[in-house]
Amino acid sequence: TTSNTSKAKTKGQGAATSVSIQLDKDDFKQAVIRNLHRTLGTDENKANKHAWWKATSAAMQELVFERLRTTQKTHYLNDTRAVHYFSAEFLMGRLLSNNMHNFELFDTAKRALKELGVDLVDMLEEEPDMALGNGGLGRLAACFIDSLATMEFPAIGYGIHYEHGLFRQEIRNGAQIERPDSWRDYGNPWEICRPESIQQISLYGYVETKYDEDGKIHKEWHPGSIVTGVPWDIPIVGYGGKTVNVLRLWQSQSSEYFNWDVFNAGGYVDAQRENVESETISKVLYPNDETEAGKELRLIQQYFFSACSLKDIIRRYKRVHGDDWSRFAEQVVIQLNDTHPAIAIPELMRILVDRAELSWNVAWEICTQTFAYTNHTLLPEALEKWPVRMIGKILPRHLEIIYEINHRFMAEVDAKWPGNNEIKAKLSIIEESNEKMVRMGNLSVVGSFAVNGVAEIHSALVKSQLFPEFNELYPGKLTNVTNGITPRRWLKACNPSLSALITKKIGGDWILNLDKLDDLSAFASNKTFQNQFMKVKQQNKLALAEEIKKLTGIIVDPKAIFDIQIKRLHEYKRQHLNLLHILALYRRLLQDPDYDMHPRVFIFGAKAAPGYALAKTIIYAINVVADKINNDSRVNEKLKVVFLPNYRVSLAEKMIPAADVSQQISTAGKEASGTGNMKLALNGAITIGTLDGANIEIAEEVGEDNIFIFGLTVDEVNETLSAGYNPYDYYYSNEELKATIDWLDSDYFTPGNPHALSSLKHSLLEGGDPYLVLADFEDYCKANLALDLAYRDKSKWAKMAILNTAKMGKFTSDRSIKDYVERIWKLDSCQVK
Ligand code: B1H
Ligand code: IMP
Repeated sequence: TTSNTSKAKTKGQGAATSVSIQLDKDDFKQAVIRNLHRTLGTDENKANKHAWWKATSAAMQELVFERLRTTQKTHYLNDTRAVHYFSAEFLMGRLLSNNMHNFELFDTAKRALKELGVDLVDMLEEEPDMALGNGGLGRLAACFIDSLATMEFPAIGYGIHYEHGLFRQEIRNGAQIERPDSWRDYGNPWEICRPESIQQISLYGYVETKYDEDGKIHKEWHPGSIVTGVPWDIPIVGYGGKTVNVLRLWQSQSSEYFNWDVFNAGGYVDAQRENVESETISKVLYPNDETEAGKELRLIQQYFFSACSLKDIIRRYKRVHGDDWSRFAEQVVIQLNDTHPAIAIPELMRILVDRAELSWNVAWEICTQTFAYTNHTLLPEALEKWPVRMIGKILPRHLEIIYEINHRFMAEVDAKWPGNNEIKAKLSIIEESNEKMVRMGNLSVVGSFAVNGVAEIHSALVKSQLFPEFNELYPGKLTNVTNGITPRRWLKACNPSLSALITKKIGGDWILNLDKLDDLSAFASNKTFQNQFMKVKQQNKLALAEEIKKLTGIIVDPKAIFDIQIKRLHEYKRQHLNLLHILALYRRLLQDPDYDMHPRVFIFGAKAAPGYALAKTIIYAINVVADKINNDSRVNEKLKVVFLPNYRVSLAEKMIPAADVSQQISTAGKEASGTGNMKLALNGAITIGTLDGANIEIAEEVGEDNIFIFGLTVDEVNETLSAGYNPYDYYYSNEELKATIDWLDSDYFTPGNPHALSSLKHSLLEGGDPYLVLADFEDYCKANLALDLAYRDKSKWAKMAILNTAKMGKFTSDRSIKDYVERIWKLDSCQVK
């Protein structure tokens, strides 16, 4: 086939940062048509939108492949140190528009397609989201690999090629229904299968202890089954199109190999029946955000991708360094995205000790110089623990190694705190409970050279609450790297009008140097700029209003305040606090039709984990309340509530540019960082939020005049709880609060079914209100009132919105990656010519 590169030209003008392979409009047209003909086997007259999307993607992929090849060659020839980002989740979203933007070809493509009679923006809707993640943790991984490629760092993302990503959410009669996500049903143009790099990994079986002539012990793992890992590569295009790294995702396949030792050892049929079938390993993403599934299949998923990835890394290392392991930790750094890949630590020990036959101490030195671990949560239900029995069954040799790691670690603890069994019990990798458990967090801290939290407050709590003794034992190991987001996707691509306005005002440097946005501060009080800025916001709100109408039939007034809460549904994120305030407004409007408030539309997007009953009840409550309010002509000029189904990356990209208000209202101490808060503020939304996670750092950047902070602080939360928090105190002393909670438990919102929402009331009262919704209600109402008043002063609000955008420089993922690179990974960038 003809290659685009034969038509490569040097771009005369434009970004000096850009790669020299570029296409003009006519080249692009030809490339699309060529692919329509030769890749898709159709033609212009026949092609539907989907075919155009595929042909355009294929045309882009020609450019991507060329840079991928050059990048890989350059990294190979330079034999550079690289970071390997291990993550069970990569929430990529759509890739076509992102790749166009990063190659700076979006406008060219748009004009080319227009001449072919195709509307690019409309066509982009054909692409299914690549939703191989739950929420923040998975999207963070996606932003990080964008920044790594943009800043030209040698990096590989490693994860799982789930056949089904996060479920598709439908709302029926107000309730969430889960439908399977099938992102690859009609083929995915971005992935390349690499059968030449297949790996095999072992599961189950038993360990044989052998002695050689010198009496030296050898351990041999006789596996019960072997699984094949097939790698699929997704090219990751950095901004400017110079470096194209890869995201390598493993698909499981059954293996022809079978170890008959197990059969001969007896018990094969019984043991085998319980074993997980190979193909199921990469079938589906566990949809539990921040709750551990505790399932055998989940542990196997974790081991499967960690072991395949390690083998891949070692194969690449050996190609250059052979059996000389002394340089391994110089060349390889592995970042563990939470504890999900922590089983990689004993796996590397197994390879070094059992296979490479290094001494334990040498192996441990390599291991602990290779791994670094990011903690993303303090919530006890999310801290992974695996039953010793389960690890022993699936990974018998790894269990022995974990015990050996722990044995040596306990000696270290004893040296530091002689005879202190309490500290030993607390720090032990093995929890000596009824059912013995392996604590993956402790294993990760012991096995890594650096441990970080994801926002200042979170890291401080990791040091003081979660791992205080580890912090004493290993001074300096625990640190902070505040999260960030890629401004390419979360401003440039999703908000083209605002991007154009900013570039016109201060130039385009902000895309690679987000601190430049601060130049906008000088215009925050400038009436003309305020008008331009708010006109863009208004257009974006109009577009979202259209989308809302299309998706739900609800008509909203674009002049109303667009108040947005988008995130996974979780009690700690307190969507129900937002709902109680909405009910309070509704009630005020019913009691006083002239109640003075600016019209406001509350917009939600949230998926609940399928097994999380209360979260599903909250979704149901939002929907039935919305239905009532939206159809109540007494109030719906001033108040509307919208729940947009199937919240996902591509929907976020439509909602965020249209937000006036960003709801970030978690119980202080519970949201490790949050990243949606950064995306919304970057697009000029004003935050109403608690002093939690990265909200604190956002408040520091924008200043207290440009954010609405309310509620208990972390210290006050702890004091309130230890003083014996009683939600009834608030319930009985606040008439409005009591009335709204009781309202939920009537049949007003659920006619004929008076107790449909009882569990919600129950959790807030008898249930003890673990997330202090009632304690924060009153202050939340006050902050909302202040916000409402502020909005009515158009100039004041515009200034606040501009300053929010202007002050977000810190929150680019480029800065996060710089922090990791300089303080943890010690990487050099590698320019790809
Ligand atoms: C975050 C998770 C998480 N923290 C377990 N922890 C999961 C834990 O499938 N599981 O078992 C899935 C996800 N996710 C989030 O990480 C934090 O809550 C956010 O505050 C943070 O911004 C994000 C990225 O650091
Ligand atoms: P992988 O190592 O299996 O991911 O396959 C791609 C790798 O091939 C790159 O990471 C490079 O290290 C390597 N590679 C690229 N160009 C060359 C070459 O010219 N000779 C040998 N290896 C190369």
